[in-house]
Amino acid sequence: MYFRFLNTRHIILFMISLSVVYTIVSHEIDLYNLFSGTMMLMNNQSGDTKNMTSVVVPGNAAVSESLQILEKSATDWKMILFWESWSTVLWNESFVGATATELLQEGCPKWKCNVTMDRSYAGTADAIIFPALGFSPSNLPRMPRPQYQRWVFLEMEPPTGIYAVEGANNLRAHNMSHIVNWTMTYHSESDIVGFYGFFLSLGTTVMPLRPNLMSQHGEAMRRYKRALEQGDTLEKVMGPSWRSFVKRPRVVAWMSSHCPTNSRREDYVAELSKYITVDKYGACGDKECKKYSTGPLLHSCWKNVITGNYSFYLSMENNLCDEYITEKVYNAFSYNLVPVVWGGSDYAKFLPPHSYINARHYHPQELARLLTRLHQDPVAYGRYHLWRGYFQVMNKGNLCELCYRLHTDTTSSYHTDISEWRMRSGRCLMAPSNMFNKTLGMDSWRSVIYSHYENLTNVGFGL
Ligand SMILES: *[C@@H]1O[C@H](CO)[C@@H](O)[C@H](O)[C@H]1NC(C)=O
Ligand SMILES: *[C@@H]1O[C@H](CO)[C@@H](O)[C@H](O)[C@H]1NC(C)=O
Ligand SMILES: *[C@@H]1O[C@H](CO)[C@@H](O)[C@H](O)[C@H]1NC(C)=O
Ligand SMILES: *[C@@H]1O[C@H](CO)[C@@H](O)[C@H](O)[C@H]1NC(C)=O
Ligand SMILES: *[C@@H]1O[C@H](CO)[C@@H](O)[C@H](O)[C@H]1NC(C)=O
Ligand SMILES: *[C@@H]1O[C@H](CO)[C@@H](O)[C@H](O)[C@H]1NC(C)=O
Ligand SMILES: *[C@@H]1O[C@H](CO)[C@@H](O)[C@H](O)[C@H]1NC(C)=O
Ligand SMILES: *[C@@H]1O[C@H](CO)[C@@H](O)[C@H](O)[C@H]1NC(C)=O
Ligand SMILES: CC(=O)N[C@H]1CO[C@H](CO)[C@@H](O)[C@@H]1O
Repeated sequence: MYFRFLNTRHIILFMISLSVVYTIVSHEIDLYNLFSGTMMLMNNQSGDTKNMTSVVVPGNAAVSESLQILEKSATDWKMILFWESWSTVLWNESFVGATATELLQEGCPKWKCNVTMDRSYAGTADAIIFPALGFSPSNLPRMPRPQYQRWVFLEMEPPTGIYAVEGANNLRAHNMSHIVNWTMTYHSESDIVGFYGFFLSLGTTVMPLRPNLMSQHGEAMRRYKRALEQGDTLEKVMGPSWRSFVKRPRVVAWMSSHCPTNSRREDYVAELSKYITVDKYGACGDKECKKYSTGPLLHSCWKNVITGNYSFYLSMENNLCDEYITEKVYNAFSYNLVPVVWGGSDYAKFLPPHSYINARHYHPQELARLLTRLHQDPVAYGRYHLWRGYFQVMNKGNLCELCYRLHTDTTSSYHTDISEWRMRSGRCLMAPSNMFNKTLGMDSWRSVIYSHYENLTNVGFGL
């Protein structure tokens, strides 16, 4: 059942030891459970695994090697050490839901993980997570690195982000890529995906390892799509409360503190503002959200000023990179708005259909018309909230996949240059400066933005 999460490295292991691994995978038994009865287990947390090498499955090098890596103690718990906060945010505020209790409640198949920031665990932890920016030779654990311990490179910024570029230069200057075992970024080509938000299927108890992918929500998606196709209204799904839910005095809000960006969202918003009133909060606008600030205060702005007042929110990323979808989108969902997205991702992979509007499909003038029309039509606007009957949005990351793989996965990835890999898989685009230059024609912006990401023939233009 978890077969779909396996990557090519698993497949290689699969081919090497077909029968054993097939049993493990198909019966969802991990190596630990399978062999713990016959192994000499060590309670010594120092991580000395020498004794493990004596456990050999005849003729199966891959499995006996993986046993050494997996085993260190008789406990079934894995320790995850966050070496430091990433950016200015503590791990527990970014990956809320990291604790075993929360993993269990959300339906994570492996939930026995402890998470700590206490560096005295450096010599014994199963994984140490290094936020990219502070990852340097002088800032590594002094303790000897146990054989089984995974060093995880964490970066949630896109490769073209200011801090990511600094981190990448540092990584390259110190030639540190090869000491990393797993990468953890928002991109699905990472070993572990660290997303900003995700959806839970209502009415199910098991959470997929990568719940941010809509393909992992088969059953709820089927039911939701049927409702969409049948033309169900929000009233039918949610009852009479929908009337007050969709009644908003204003059309669209935007909140931003970084103004000139690689995505040139500011150009899009400036052009959009010619055709519709955009209430701009924060440093890039003229509106003040009195309690606006970073951190938890940001939420008080959403709670007190944005939610209930607006139909739409401009969830525009500062970089146009593949799969880069941030809290800007999940904030809008969780505060009951419909996000208007601008980014480099194929959003259909990550968000329910008909839950958002992709600004890349519309000239600002067309978008203004669309938003105005929907704002004035509660039934049509309400259908953008229909997903709420089938999914619950989670405005946070989670460590389910990491915990699961610490229990079950014996592989380690190897990058000669993580920075180069990130840049390549990130598929970022610098938005051009002349997107809305009228002398180039009304449609010039389309080809520039689109061609890098989407198959033009698959995109519906206009209203
Ligand atoms: C654990 O292993 C370390 C290093 O091999 C050793 O120094 C220590 O004495 C061991 N502790 C116990 C309780 O066996
Ligand atoms: C996160 O941890 C820090 C220190 O460990 C603590 O001060 C803070 O209140 C925690 N935040 C949350 C949301 O639990
Ligand atoms: C991990 O968490 C479990 C459950 O809370 C606890 O019993 C165990 O002692 C913890 N392990 C460590 C090393 O803190
Ligand atoms: C992690 O990577 C290091 C450096 O390449 C390697 O020596 C170690 O065996 C790897 N650890 C695991 C658990 O795969
Ligand atoms: C980087 O480190 C790797 C592994 O130790 C080594 O093979 C490679 O030559 C180094 N590259 C540079 C440019 O120093
Ligand atoms: C709308 O915003 C105003 C402040 O501009 C606030 O006083 C009011 O409570 C908000 N309305 C809702 C429904 O949130
Ligand atoms: C618009 O494009 C034309 C033709 O390339 C150029 O001459 C002009 O300077 C551009 N205008 C702006 C504001 O960039
Ligand atoms: C674009 O879409 C068309 C029609 O669906 C398909 O035939 C073509 O292979 C696609 N091209 C790319 C590059 O994906
Ligand atoms: C090779 C090695 O370290 N062997 C040790 C395995 O564990 C037993 C019992 O703890 C020791 O006596 C061996 O020396």
